[in-house]
Amino acid sequence: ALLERELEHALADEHFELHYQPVVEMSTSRPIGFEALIRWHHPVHGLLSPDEFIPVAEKSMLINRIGRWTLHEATAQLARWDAEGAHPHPLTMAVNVSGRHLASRDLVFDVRAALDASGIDPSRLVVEITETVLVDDPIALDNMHTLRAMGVCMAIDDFGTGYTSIGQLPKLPVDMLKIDRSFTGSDESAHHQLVRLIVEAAHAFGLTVVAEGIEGQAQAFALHGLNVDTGQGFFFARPQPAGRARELATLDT
Ligand code: G
Ligand code: G
Ligand code: MN
Ligand code: NA
Repeated sequence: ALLERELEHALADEHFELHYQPVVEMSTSRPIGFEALIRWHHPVHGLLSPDEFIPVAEKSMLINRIGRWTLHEATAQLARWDAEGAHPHPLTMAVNVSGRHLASRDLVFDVRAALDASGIDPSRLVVEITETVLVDDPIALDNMHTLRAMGVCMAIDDFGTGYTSIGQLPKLPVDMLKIDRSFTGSDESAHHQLVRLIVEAAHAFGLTVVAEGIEGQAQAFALHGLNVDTGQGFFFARPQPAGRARELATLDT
């Protein structure tokens, strides 16, 4: 309850900050976009990771307000980078949306408001949802269809750790799969086979595939060989504040 009240204040006083991790094209290692990851500057405990406060926010409606803030801030940042002429190609921006927010009537309104306020084209926004929430929520599914019809890119995050099977993919309103790092980070050949299978199926269904958690050169090489489209991970860059993230995107253009 204390943490909940502190979250209220943090929202009111804007104590949140987004860090940005580049998403690179595997064939060139060039950034094609970013994933926004929230941090909380707590007055006593310092910089808190989302794992420490998102679960608390999810127990109340605070998660929707945090999600709304994140959508606005991430799209506003993208518009600022556009205005600075930071990149010759339009960068994408991925935002993590909580299952609770996805399953609420607020989400579509919040996404539309963020896009309107920033002027960002819907196709440049990636909405990441974890597959565990897809299970049988009619509002969530409805929202996904609506966002997709608006032109927003829908992505399944942490793919492979939840309940979605490859066979369900053609029926789901999604455009992108992000393969969880428990698969991409493994050296086992069984995991490589699994990634190969997921990529083949995803491509057959017209989805693009992101490999998460790439930490080394050999891993990046192997995943490129498995036909993954884009990747993220400490090997390319850690999540970082907007200023430094922008420098990364302008390095080799
Ligand atoms: O950045 P980090 O690795 O600490 O993120 C930990 C977890 O928090 C990840 O699962 C990520 O998806 C989630 N997360 C990061 N930012 C946000 C956000 O803005 N909203 C929600 N709902 N989850 C987030
Ligand atoms: O659940 P989601 O995929 O949104 O989580 C993103 C989280 O993964 C962030 O907390 C981010 O800091 C973390 N992350 C990003 N790249 C790597 C990596 O290469 N290795 C590990 N271990 N974590 C990573
Ligand atoms: Mn994510
Ligand atoms: Na993930």
